[in-house]
Amino acid sequence: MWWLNAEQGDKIGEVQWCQKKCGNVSEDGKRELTIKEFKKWLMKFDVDNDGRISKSELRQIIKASGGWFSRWKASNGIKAADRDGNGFVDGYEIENLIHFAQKEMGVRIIP
Ligand SMILES: [Ca+2]
Ligand SMILES: [Ca+2]
Repeated sequence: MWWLNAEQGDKIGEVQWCQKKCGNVSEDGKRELTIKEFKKWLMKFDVDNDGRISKSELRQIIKASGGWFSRWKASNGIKAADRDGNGFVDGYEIENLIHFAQKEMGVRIIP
């Protein structure tokens, strides 16, 4: 599981929870987060700060997530999202990652 909700009744909001736990991997639970949270989380992996996700950055995302993208290969993820074929997931293409995550991973992204 790539994403964990705070436990029922837990007062910790998803964002805070994520900041504490993201990258710390696995558990059960429903995967639900907002687009904003998803993007924010993704952008933590934008190590060169160019505002786009390269293949190697996506690889780090997969790694840090502890396998929530385990069905993804970094190259497949890029391929699915990189519509203009420049080898990066940039700008609006991040939306494609969201769609891909929802479709392939059963993730629920809420507005
Ligand atoms: Ca980058
Ligand atoms: Ca692109």
